[in-house]
Amino acid sequence: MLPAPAAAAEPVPWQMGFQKAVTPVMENITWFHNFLLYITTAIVLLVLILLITVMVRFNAKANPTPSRTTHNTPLEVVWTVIPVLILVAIAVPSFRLLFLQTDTPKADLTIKATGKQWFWTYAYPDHGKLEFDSLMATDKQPRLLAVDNELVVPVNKVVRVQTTGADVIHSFAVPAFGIKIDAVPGRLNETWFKATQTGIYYGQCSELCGRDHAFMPIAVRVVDDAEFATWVEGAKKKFAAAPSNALAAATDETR
Ligand SMILES: [Cu+2]
Repeated sequence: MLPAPAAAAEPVPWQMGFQKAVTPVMENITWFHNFLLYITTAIVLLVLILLITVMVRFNAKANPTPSRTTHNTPLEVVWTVIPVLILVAIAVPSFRLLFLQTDTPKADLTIKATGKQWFWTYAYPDHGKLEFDSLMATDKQPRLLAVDNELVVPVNKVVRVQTTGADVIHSFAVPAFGIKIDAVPGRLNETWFKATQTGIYYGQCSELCGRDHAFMPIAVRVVDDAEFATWVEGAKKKFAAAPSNALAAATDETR
């Protein structure tokens, strides 16, 4: 067994906001989310103040003879230009984030995650035929997130994740990494992450995929390079000697 992880990322009771970010992408998502929150709060407060002012100062009792003004050019310019500037201020970091997410840097490791009813199969094409199934573990904590065979990746390395579906559409999502990508039958989708802290990070299938949709969690264990090399050697033997029978059992009806 691998040693206990240093940090864990999972939902906590009464959590507010996102899970702690452990990738540059998620750090950017968190920043962008907070940035938008400041802007929307300011807009809501401004509109609220304007509404209250109108209600108090310009009601029929306080202001019996209304002004007949219909145009005010400087005011109209201001209320057109300021919203445009706000939208530009939002668009620039938004597009920057979108490019960061979708433009995969040169990958150090490729992993293929295949969504199946109702578990994940992980393949490591860089390491020969290494492939195994990952099923929810009912005898481990955290409940509904722990799995029998975790996806193990090295820390500070760009991991390219390719996803596909074996039966219906699933979705590979790990909140702490800021990734969520559909696993579509007959298609290969791609995303990436670079975890900057060792630990174990949990996610869930995020596309309603049938009866046991809620019971196909994702557990990613981020380890240092030496531990990863040791794990690969062990895993190659383990999964070659004892090929999982989960797939055989699950696909019996369809094959
Ligand atoms: Cu699923």
